Amino acid sequence: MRHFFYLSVFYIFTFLSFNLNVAAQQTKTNVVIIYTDDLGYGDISCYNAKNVHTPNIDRIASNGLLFTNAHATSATCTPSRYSLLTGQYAWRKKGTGIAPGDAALLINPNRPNLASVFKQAGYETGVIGKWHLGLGEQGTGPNWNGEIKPGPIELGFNTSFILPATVDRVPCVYVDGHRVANLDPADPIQVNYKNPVGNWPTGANHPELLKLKPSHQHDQTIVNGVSRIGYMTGGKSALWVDEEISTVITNKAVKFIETNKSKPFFLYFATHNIHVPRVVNKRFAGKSTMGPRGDAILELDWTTGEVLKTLDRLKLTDNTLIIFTSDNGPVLDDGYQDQAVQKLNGHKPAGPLRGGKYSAFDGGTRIPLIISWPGHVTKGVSNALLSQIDFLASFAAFTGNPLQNDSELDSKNAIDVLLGKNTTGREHIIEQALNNTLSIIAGDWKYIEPGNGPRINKEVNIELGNDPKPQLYNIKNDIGEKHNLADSNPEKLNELKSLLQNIKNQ
Ligand code: NG6
Ligand code: CA
Repeated sequence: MRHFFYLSVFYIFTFLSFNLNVAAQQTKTNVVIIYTDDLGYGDISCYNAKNVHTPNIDRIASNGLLFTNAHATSATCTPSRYSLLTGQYAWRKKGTGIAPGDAALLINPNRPNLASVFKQAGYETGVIGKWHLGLGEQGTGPNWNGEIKPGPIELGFNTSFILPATVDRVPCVYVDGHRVANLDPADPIQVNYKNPVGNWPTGANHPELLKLKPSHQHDQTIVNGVSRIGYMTGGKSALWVDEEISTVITNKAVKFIETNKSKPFFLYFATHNIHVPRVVNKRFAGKSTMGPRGDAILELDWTTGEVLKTLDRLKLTDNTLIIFTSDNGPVLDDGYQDQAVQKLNGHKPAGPLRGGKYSAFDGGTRIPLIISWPGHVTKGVSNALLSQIDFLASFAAFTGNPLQNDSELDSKNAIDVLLGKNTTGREHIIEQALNNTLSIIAGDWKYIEPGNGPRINKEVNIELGNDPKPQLYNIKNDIGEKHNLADSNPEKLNELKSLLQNIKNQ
């Protein structure tokens, strides 16, 4: 009898300690953020796109939670990415607008950021894909022919394989760790955003050499038959081939997951799709009915599928939280003649929203956001108000090291919102348009501050939402922001106006 008693105690202890270990491991759940470029609220089938089918992306939604009211912080890339990684609204920091390809690192390595938070918690951290947050020291910028730092590694990413800015900007090379990948030192790179360097042809002087013609700007140095923003010469052995970019970065992401399969890992996987120039692999060229923009969505779906397949193959799916989202709203003609407008055939890139990339209307910043973590995320649809500004504080809490002084920061812990346990979300969020016009959303209401910027960006044919008069919309009843209620509801107008002012003053 006594023997039985001791044996039971032994079993109970073994059972408990085993479960404690499991619990300890579970707090080290892997996190993968797939951060897409210029993908709109209506561009994937789980957000009701009809002309393009995205089964792999949709699989995240059907296994997890889809947000209808999630927002990037800005209607362009650099400030959204700055806010995502640092948890600080980009409009608080000068020089965080769309960065040229030779900008210095915009993020202060002494502040916490997503990479440092995960690294501190013992994760392997990786960034693969589009960076667009500057590289190198202030004043000098990146040294393309030497050690390129500070950059992602100094921020806390152990692995870094990046496209330095955007694919429509020079230099057209990958940066692997601190160096340009495959660079021949005998053929150094020169980059200049003001004056021509070297004697490579430009789109302006040699349009006959182009396989994709610009529609506005984008007529400087030609690389791989596509003219870009900015001038470059040298580094021939290091030049990327546009058609291969998705395969190259997807393979790197797969490799990162394979290498770190037995450790907790955080992967920030920032695709170049579906930003311009949309030059996809031949496996996808002509495969959609919408021309290169639709083909790029299919290529993005393939990329996403490869990540999901890898997690399944390595039996990591149950222990990996995946977020799929976008940095800003959609744009059609963003500088190249790729038939994005002509081949729409009724497709609505921003779904029911007004405006698009660059805009103060919600088309600029309300983006697709889906999340899965089997057994932990409440499945279905969430209408909670969510902003990417909260990723930093949320993942700090998630890894067990909540940020200090959370109340003073823009980023707040919203992990319960992300997991679907809280269905209300934030009290308010702030959105930043191209001309730095700010808007605030609180509850059902949105206020856009008055501004003298242009009403329409004519080149891309997008309404920017600028108006010298204040704008107030009830975005619950009027998601398309058609009826300005500023005159009829001065109380709400003043409430949101002063709320925005208070947050600006913080
Ligand atoms: C704009 C470019 C546009 C795109 C954008 C950055 C012109 C006229 N337009 O300045 O093509 O590169 O910058 O896009 O040059 S983002 O998604 O990275 O913010
Ligand atoms: Ca973008």
